[in-house]
Order: sequence, then structure tokens, then C-alpha cells
Amino acid sequence: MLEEIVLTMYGKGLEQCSTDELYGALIALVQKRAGEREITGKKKKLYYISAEFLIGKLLSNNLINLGIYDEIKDELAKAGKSLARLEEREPEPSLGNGGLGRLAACFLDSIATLGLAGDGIGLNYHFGLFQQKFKRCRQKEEKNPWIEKAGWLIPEKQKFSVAFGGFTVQAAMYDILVTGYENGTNRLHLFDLDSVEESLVKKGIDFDKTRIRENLTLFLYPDDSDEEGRLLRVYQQYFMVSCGAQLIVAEALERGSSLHDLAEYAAIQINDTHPSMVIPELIRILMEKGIEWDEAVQIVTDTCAYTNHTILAEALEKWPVSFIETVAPALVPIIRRLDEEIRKKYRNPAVAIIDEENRVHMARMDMHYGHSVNGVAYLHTEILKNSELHDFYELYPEKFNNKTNGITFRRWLLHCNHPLAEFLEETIGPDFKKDADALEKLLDYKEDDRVLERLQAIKRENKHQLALYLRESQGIDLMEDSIFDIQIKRLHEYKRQQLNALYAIHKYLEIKRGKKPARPITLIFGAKAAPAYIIAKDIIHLILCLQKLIRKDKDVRPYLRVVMVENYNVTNAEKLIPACDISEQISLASKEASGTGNMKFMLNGAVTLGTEDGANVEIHELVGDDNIYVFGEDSDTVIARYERGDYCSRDYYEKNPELKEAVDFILSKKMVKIGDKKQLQRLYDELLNKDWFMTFPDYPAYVEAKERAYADYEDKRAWAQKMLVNIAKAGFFSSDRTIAQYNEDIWHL
Ligand code: 26Q
Repeated sequence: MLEEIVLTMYGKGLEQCSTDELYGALIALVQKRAGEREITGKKKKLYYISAEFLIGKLLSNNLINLGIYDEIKDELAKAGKSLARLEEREPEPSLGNGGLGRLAACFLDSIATLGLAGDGIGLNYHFGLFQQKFKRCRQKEEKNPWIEKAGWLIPEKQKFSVAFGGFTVQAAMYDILVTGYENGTNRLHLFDLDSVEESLVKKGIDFDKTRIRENLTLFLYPDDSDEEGRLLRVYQQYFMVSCGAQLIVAEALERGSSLHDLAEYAAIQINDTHPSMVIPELIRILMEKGIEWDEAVQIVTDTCAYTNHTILAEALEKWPVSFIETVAPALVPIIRRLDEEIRKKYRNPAVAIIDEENRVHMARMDMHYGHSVNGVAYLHTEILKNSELHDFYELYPEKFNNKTNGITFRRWLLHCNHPLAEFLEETIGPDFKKDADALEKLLDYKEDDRVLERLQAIKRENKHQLALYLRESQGIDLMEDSIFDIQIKRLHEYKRQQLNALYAIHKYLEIKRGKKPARPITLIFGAKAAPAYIIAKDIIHLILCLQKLIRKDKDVRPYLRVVMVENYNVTNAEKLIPACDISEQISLASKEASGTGNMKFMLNGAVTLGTEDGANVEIHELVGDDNIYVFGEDSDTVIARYERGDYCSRDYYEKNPELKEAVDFILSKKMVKIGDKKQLQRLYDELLNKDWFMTFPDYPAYVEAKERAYADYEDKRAWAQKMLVNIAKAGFFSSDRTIAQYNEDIWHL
């Protein structure tokens, strides 16, 4: 199959081709095959607008979805070439920060897999999110160029123009084909500035934030704690939604819409508030086409739906009217008029779109002028309804709904864990590949020693593969017979990597005193911190110092390792997750909207150690008490304590000598010798004087749960049964299920 292509492309045989040539040929092959399956001819189409699409490498996934993975692998092997080499060669586009961006990518896969017409709309960030490097136990940021001449981006002919205050820019659109699993193909449309100037970036990730014409699509914003460049972020958002709205309207017209009936032709899903300006922008465009205000507002409301991904108040976007005046002056009268309508209708100032400080609350606009508001896990949606967005729930109870997140099993099982996928197919047949619920058949084998032993063998093999990979790529040595206890996710105080680090200190001190664990323990971390998020960087510093301290300590290193993987990304995740024994999901209850890493781990036979937060609650319910380690205060207790405002971390510190010892160790001579006194002191002070995410109250229960899990791990058979139940019950978390629900309740495609 490939042979013919390289012959026409390069006039030679497979054996003679370089890695780059083979890679180019495979892209051509995939795009041809995918192009033949495009989903067309449907009246209504979904547009998933998102500032982030964390798609990961695409080659293998596309080959799997097109059903030609094995064939290509064999053909290459016969010519003495390896598909793995080609996979390594592919750059990973980092067009997302974490969960929200990865979710968007899983959703596109499922939309195509279900044969639904649905495209993504986003931005073509040239350097994506920064690349993380560790230097002297600290995070350093570098740009991550990923765009290649012969890559996945297809330049499209359509041109767009976007009018900012005082100047207009031209935009180009690049498409990436999105293949569904043995089904149709959709597109991810990435908009880019015609006048973008990569040379603006000098060293690291610094660039002139004021030159919008040149810098607009250079970088993805590394989360909201990066205060600098907030205005630029609004420029990006408007650029994205203006191009997106133009595309949506043009396509609807082409499919025969009169625009009065736009809602029958288009469904728009607003992924968090980053694309919320699409609402006023669409109203503007419809009015430009001669539709009256009231009707335009109704059409847009019927078309748009909003997903909330966070309950952290500080992450709910509010932009000063002056920003919008600067960026998109045409939207200001529209937003003001929407606000006036709301003020006339409802007297509660807490539901107004523009507040007393002249800031536009993006989520409020979405809730008033969209027809659906959804949270991303049961608990999250309940908290939205009962507290965070309660005023809106009272106004529009019918708009609120839950859509528990999901993950695509193509990438997070078939692609990342071949041995497990093959074994499952041998054992329960191939149905689970199309119907995730069929994984439950595995429960029939819970007492089958052969199956239990195979699951353990596969885990061992994956741990071995991870060890090879980390040695090769990062020079890290793993003890393969240790417990792999893994926490990988963005670094944020609410996710509480610091709690895990305190445990590491506790264990270190115990071993120093001669109390050795039954089996060596490896605590693996992977996390990027937003460049301006000081405490997050201090936590990384702490973990890297601990890694160094323990690696150099001959008494401790045979029993305990701390390992922080550099530049945690989708590619790393695909290696780490299949090798995991214990999945750390230890956010402060009520703070993690859902989490999706928790689902990936479970599907790959890891056992969760977690709080009753986000989707952990649903995992707990599915697997039962025996197959998960739950600890810590529940969300009601936490929410009540925030309301009382009486949390004092120092009280817990004073009362618990073990905790005190661990916290004090942060400033010990040993640590200060390795690390930076100032950074360690800052973190120590933060914990003792604030600890806003309440790690201290949960500390004893956390240590207890970890010890219990480690002890249980020694009963190999019982542990394998836990793995089995987790895999068997993971079907619910297929994003195919999530997308079917979005379609059923919201999009009606
Ligand atoms: C906001 C304003 C300015 C600049 C940046 C931002 C910004 C950027 C990214 C705000 C939020 C994000 C990302 C949020 C995110 O990833 N949320 C996660 O979404 C997942 C998918 O629903 C959930 O599983 C996680 O629980 C949630 O934290």
C-alpha cells in the first residue's frame, strides 16, 4: 500500500526511503484515505469552538482509525523500517494546557466515530504551549515549534478578515482531518494570522506583547495565572470567534439555510468561556444580514450551548469593557444591549452581564443567551446548580444538565496499550472496540487465575517499557519491581501535588529511621506550571529537590524514589498511564470539575487513590469500595469550611507532630543545601499561613490510605482483581457515551 505511494512521490522503493520521506508518504496516504470518508450532505452540523485542542501525535491514531495500522506496520517491517521510529519523529502539537484541551480532542474523535457531522474551530498557535525544561531543580520555558512543511495542516483557500479597533487583519484557515474509528472524517479548522511573525520570539518564550498584527497566533496562553498579556488573550479570543462565526454562517448558507433557520443548520458548543464572544459576534453578523435584533438574539440562543469546566471563581473570565472596546468595538453596543435586557428582566445584580466595575462576565452572557449549560461530572454539575451558579439555576432550571466527561478508547487503550488491547480481544472478543460497555464481560474472569496472571504480566511489561523510555529520553532509572504511584496533571495548588510531596518527605524520614517499606515505592510526577504561577513553580522546585536528595542517599534510594518527568505532554502520558499501579487523584473535594486522567488510568488497570471529587465520585460508585482508595473530607465539609472562613492550617500543624516534621523538613539543612532557600521558605510560609486548598486536614487520611493501598498491593491476586474490575467498569467513561449524550440532549444532529 505504501510502496506505491513512495514510488510516485519519490521514485524509489520503501527500503531506499529516509524516515522523513516515509513520514511524508504516510501523511499523504492517511489524508487520501481520510478524505474519501468525509462526512458531508447532512443538514445540521456541530461546531465545537475551543481555544485548545490538545490533539497529540496523529499518525498512529489515524492509522488505527482507518483500520490500516497492522498492515502498514507489517509493510514497513518487511522493508526493514519501523513504525515506532516514525512515531518518534512526529512532533507533538501542544495546542492545549491540559484537561479542557485534551477533552476537546477526545470529543472530535468520538464525534467522527459516531458518524456525526461536527468540526472543531480553534487557533493555529505556532509555538503552542511552552516546552518545559528542568535546570537547577527549576522549570524553564522554551517555545515548542511543531509546524512542518510536510505535516498535517492543510492550507485552505478561504480567507477571512477580522476588524479590531483601529485595524483589520487577514486570516487564513488550516484544516486537520479528524478520522473516526472505522467511520467518517470531520475537520479541525485552525485559524491563523496571515501576518504572523515567528521571529518576534527571541529567547525562551518572550516576545513583544503589543504587536498584535505579528504575535496573535504565536503562543497559547498558559492558564489564567499569567496576568501579562490578558489583552492579547482577548484579541486571540475575538479573532477565533470572528473567523469561526464567518465560517459557520458561510457554510450554513451553502447548505441552504436562510439564516432565519440557522439553529436547524448549526449547533455551537462553547468550550468554557474562552469562545463566548461568539454570541455577540453572531448577533452582529445576523443583523448585518438584515435580521432584526429580537430575532437575531433568539437564533443565537437556539444555536449556542455552553460547557463550564471550573468552579474556581478566579478562573471565570471577566473582561473589562475597555478591553472589548479596544479589541472588538463593534461588540460593545451589542453586549451593552444584552446587559440592559437582563437588567430590565431581573433585578438581581448578580446575574447582570456587566458588573459595577464595568467588567463583562462571559459565563453570565452564555447562560442568558445560550440554550444549555452543562457541567462535566455529576458532582460538578450539582455544585454549579446548588452554589456556584445557583442564581442562574433558579432562572433557567431547564438549561442545566450534566455531561460527565469521557476519553477516547482509541488513543487511551488501543493505541497506548497494545498488549492489553490484544489480550482483551482474545479474552472477551472485539466488541469493546466499538461498544465500550462490552468491557464488562471481563467481570466473568474475576476468579480466573490465568486472566489475573496475564493482567499482571502486561503491567510488568508496560512498566519495563516505561523504564526503557525514561532511561533513553530523560536519563531516569526506575526500579521496575517497585510500586509505580503516579500523579500527572497540570501543576495547581488545588490538585495538591504538595500533599503527595509531603508524603514523600514522611516516607524518606521513616526509611532514614530504619522503617523500610515492604516493597520499594516510586512516586512519579509530571506537571507543567504556568510561567507566572509562583507557588506552583515552588512546588516543582520542592519535588525536584526531593528527587535529587533521595537519588543521592544510599540508605533511602533502594526503597524510595521520587521522579519528575520533564515536559509532561500527551506523548509522555501514553507511556506513563499503561505502566501505572496507583493513580493519584487527590484534589481538594469540590475543586476538580471532573478530571479525565483518572479515567485513562482506570481503563489501563491502575487503581485510584483519590478524594470524593469530580468524576472520582462516579468511579467509586462504579467499582465499589474494594477497588478504589478513597480518603479525605467530602465536598460539603470543604464548602462549609470555606463559608465559615475559619480554616487555620497552623492549628493542624501544631497538633500533628508527624505532619509538622514533614513540613519542617522543607526548610531543613539538607534541603536548603540542594535547593533555593527563598523558594523553599516561600512554599513553607504559604503552607503554614494559608494552605488555601487545605492539604493539612487531609494529610493523616492520605497517609493512611496510601499505606493501605501499598499493603494491599502485596496480595498479587487480590490486586489483579482490582485491576480487572477497574478495566471492566471503565466503559462508562468512553467519550462515545459522552458525545451521544451531548447529541441527544443538546445538539440534535
Ligand atoms: C482563562 C483566562 C485567561 C487565560 C487562560 C484561561 C484558562 C485557560 C485554560 C482557563 C482555564 C483553562 C483550562 C481549564 C481546564 O483544563 N479545566 C479542566 O477541564 C477538564 C475537562 O472538562 C476537567 O476534567 C478538569 O477537571 C478541569 O480542571
